[in-house]
Order: sequence, then structure tokens, then C-alpha cells
Amino acid sequence: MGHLLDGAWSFEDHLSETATGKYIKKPSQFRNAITADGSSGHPAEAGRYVLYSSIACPWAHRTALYRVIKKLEDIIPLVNTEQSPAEQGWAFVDGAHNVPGTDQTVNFLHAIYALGEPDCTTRVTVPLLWDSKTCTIVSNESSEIIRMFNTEFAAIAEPTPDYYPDPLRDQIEVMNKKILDGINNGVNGSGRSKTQDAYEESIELLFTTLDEMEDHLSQQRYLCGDTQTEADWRLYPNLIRFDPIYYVGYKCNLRHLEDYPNLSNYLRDLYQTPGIESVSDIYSMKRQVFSANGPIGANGVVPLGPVVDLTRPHDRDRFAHAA
Ligand SMILES: N[C@@H](CCC(=O)N[C@@H](CS)C(=O)NCC(=O)O)C(=O)O
Repeated sequence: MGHLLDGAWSFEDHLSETATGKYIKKPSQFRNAITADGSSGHPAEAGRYVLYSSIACPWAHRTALYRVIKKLEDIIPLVNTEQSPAEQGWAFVDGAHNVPGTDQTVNFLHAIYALGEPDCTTRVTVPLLWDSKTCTIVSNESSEIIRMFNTEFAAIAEPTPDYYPDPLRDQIEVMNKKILDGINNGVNGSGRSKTQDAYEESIELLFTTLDEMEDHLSQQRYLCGDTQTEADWRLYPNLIRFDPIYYVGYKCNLRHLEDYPNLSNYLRDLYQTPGIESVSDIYSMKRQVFSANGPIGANGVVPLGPVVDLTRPHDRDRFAHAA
């Protein structure tokens, strides 16, 4: 995948996550914040920010999920992109896109990065949060965008649960680290490493972590107790893709997720949370991941199976659930 070099698209791949053979997630470059009080220069306001996303991307999926569970759909518009056949990264496949706050019409997401910061050298990733008043990028880091969504719009959005409550923060951080190293990065390490050793190291850590999660979820309904937290929503994007995408396309094939009774029931519990099904379109995820321009260089043929029915009942009610 190319990148932006001094503000212009370059087809070279030297900022790639796999340039050395081993998948290594690169740090995001745009790390500003929306704040309720506006002290960051990006005050929480309805209609001001745009979330650029892609259904193909599990990191971006976190932000799309939060937009739903935090009831921000009428406050923050979401625009989806797809990998472009012209190989210029994320593209507006339904036609040219008018960038809010500007008179510019663009075909590729990289043009928005360059509008926000002319001359920048960066990977062009989703998610991307755009401020249409300052015409700048707020953030391209999903873990920070979901924290902003969790708290900063509270005064202008309908009431919703706090997914990062004070008393659970230490536990959430421990879980987040385990999920990031073992699962978020583990699936990519399995699917995108370019050496046998790097693949084996990733898949072993991935399945050891899944085994631990299975055990943990035999004791309680959610990762940090009896309420959903940020940790659950950071795990969900990888669990929903596990059997249909990672098992088949990323060689994460020691076991299916369906072989884990607690994890598979837990996945259905999260999927059946109100609103989540609407941002969990597995066929679209598969179509993009297995496209010729997708992350694993497939040929566009979408595997039909395994078919997993996430609407069937789960057994997680056997644990307490604090509303
Ligand atoms: N920093 C990001 C990572 C996002 C990320 O890696 N997105 C991938 C898609 S799944 C991407 O846009 N890759 C394009 C590239 O690396 O050029 C986050 O967690 O928000």
C-alpha cells in the first residue's frame, strides 16, 4: 500500500507495517482531541466533525460501533471508503466526495489528509476524524477517538452508559493490552507476516490469548465484570471477523471461534446489543478484505463459509448483567 510523501501520493510501500517481514503496527500521527469545553480547539458540536471509516477495517470498526452505542449518529456523520482499484488507498467509491468545510471535491482519502496538513508524510489510514470548521484532522487513532466519543459529547447527546468508568479503568487497561498484543495485532501478524517464524509467533500468541479469554469468560458475562466496557468493544471487531475472515484468509486456523463455547456465546451477546447488527455487515467486510486491493492480496473471490448465525440465542444471561 502506498502513502503520502510531502503531501503527494506515492505508490511506494516503505511506511508499510510489514516491510521487515513481521507485522508491526505503526503509531498514528494525528493525535488531537475533541473536548466538551473546547480547550483543545475542537469543541464538541453537532454536525461539525466527520468520521471517515471503512467496513473493511477492524480499527475503524471500533469507532463506528461507538458512534452507535454512544448515540452519536445524528451528531457525527460517517462516510465509508473502500480500497481503490487505482491503488491510491482508501477511495470514495460511490463518486467524488465534497469535503465538508471546503470547496474541494476529492476521490481519495489521501487528499483529505493533504488538505488538513499540506506537505505531510504519513500512512493514509482509517479511521480519520475531520473538523469541518478548522479544516484540520482531529485524529486518526481509533483508541483515542472512542474515548472522545465516550465522554465529550455527553452534554449534547442522549444519555448512554460510560464504557470507561473510573472504578474499572485499571482492569480495562490490562484487558486492552492483552487484546491489542494477542488479538488485534495477533490476527494481522498471522495474516500479514511475510516469514514463517513471524507467522508462527503471532498465531501461537493469538490462540494462547483466545484460550485465556475463553477461561475468563467462563466466570463472568463481560471482560471486566457484569457491564460492557471499552475492552469488550475493542475485542468485538476481531471476534466477528474471526471465522469468516481470519480463519479462512489470515491463516488463523488452529481452532474456529465457534469451537469456544464462552467466546462464541459472548460474541452473539455483543452482536445482539441494540444497534450493533446495523454496523456488523459481515458480507461487506468479506467482500472488501478478499478483494484484489484488500489487505491480503486475494483475487476478489469471496469465500462463502463458514456460515455463522449470530442471531441465534446465547447463554450469557446465566451471569448477572447490571443495566
Ligand atoms: N492507527 C490506526 C490504525 C488503523 C489502521 O491500521 N487502518 C488500516 C486499515 S485496517 C489502514 O488504513 N491501513 C492503510 C495503510 O496502512 O496504508 C488506528 O488504530 O486507528
